Amino acid sequence: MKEKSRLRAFLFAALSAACLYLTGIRASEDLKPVTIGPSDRPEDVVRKAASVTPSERQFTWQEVEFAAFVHFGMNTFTNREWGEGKEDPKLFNPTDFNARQWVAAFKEAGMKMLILTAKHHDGFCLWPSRSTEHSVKNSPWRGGKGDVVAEVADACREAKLKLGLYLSPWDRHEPKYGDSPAYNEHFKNQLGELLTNYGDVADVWFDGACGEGPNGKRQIYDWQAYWSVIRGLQPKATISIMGPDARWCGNEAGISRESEWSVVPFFKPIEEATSDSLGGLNFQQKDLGSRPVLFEAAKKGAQLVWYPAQVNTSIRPGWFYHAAEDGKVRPLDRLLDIYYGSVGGNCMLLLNVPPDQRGRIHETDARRLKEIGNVLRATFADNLAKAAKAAASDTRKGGMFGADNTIDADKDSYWSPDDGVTAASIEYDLGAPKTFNVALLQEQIHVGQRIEEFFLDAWTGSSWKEIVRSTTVGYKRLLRFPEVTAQKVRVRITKSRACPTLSNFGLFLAPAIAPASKP
Ligand code: FUL
Repeated sequence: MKEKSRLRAFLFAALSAACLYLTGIRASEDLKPVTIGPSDRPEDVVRKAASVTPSERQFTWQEVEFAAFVHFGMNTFTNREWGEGKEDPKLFNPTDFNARQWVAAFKEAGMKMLILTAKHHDGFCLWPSRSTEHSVKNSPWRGGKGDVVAEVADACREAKLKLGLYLSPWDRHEPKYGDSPAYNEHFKNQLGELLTNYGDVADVWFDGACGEGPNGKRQIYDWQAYWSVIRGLQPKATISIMGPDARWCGNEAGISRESEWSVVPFFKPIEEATSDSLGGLNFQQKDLGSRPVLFEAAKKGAQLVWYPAQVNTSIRPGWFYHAAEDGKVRPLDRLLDIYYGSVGGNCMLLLNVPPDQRGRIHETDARRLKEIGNVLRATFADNLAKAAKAAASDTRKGGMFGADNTIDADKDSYWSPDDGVTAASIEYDLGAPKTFNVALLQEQIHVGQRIEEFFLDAWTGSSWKEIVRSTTVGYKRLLRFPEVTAQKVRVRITKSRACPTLSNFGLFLAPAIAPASKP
């Protein structure tokens, strides 16, 4: 019966994918690029940049904020980072596999999605793929009847954690790799299996890595076709990194930009993506979206797209588990720095936590995740500005965009001044002096990313004193500073690409964390 319904689901999905091909729906269709060119005046470029908005899919992705990356597979058992693809499937044999334990540990940290390496570069599949013998089905684990993807998907579903899947395009095992059309078919079949048999998949993560070198195999990936399969089978899933919905922040160290723009210029249509170029963008460039960058882009001609950043980094030095790194789990203060820089810097944080040879999250890592969750819960439990009196210097006419909207805990409502007003402020009277050391701001990104510079000031009793200056806000900006006690605070927006919006403002008191020595 189960087999029958799976077959039905597969046929249905195959049909919808075929329909997509026939009707020519492109994966990038809803990205709504806005063209800029040499005839645009600077103010036109700025106005156009402010008009670019996320797709629903991207908005939902951004709300995840904090996700777990799970590197688990053959490398876990060979103690390597990159397998060669020649490993014996019999080596894969977790002794106490428990996906529920992973999910519980991630939930403790406050993560909302789990992205599993269903296949890493060595080609070993964590599910019993029909397309290869190099999988769990030829391992001793669960007598060859096991399916890691299924167990993880079930655990995620039970705990209401979103599931994402990493499927490495680079495959060092598969003999078809390098015979481009044949491997592309193989890869699409693998995607089809993963996106049909395991329920809802929220994200597909494509790695751009390939270590073949100049004399290695040359495979031309058909990105468009891969993306179409995903859109056909899981229309709500975002496609990250080598995909149109979310980009790599440019490093694997957890470092984020001071100003992270979600609107960036593409110099080539995304439809022409190759492994070496996605939109002609250099992801490692220090500045991807400030005015000078956009003006330069306009000179050459470019398309502005909504393409938000993800920070992916590991809790340990390696992506896979190595017992020798048990003492090198990143300390809490460093992980919080990464959290504030990424989640608090308009990025999603994808923190890798690799299960060990038992198939469990190691005790040290689980403890660290709990510590992160405890600190974040303690910090954000009480918004000290929630009952404030909010008064804006400017408010859009019509009564719907008042400053109260920034503290009403409704993520859809927002404050905005009139069109054309690009500098404005909101004063918050907290009713009594309050002590805080964290501020939170969120723009209403449904209408675009606009704020370029703002200040947070505190009233000393006789004058305003600047607490902190910052640049972009976007989906979320978190600021940390030494404790301030004040009854009145002010958000002073001094530069914006169009009339600014704020959907959420908060002041919090984070508990003190003992600094640890950084590994
Ligand atoms: C890289 C890969 O080569 C690493 O093994 C890891 O999967 C990381 C997330 O991406 O490109």
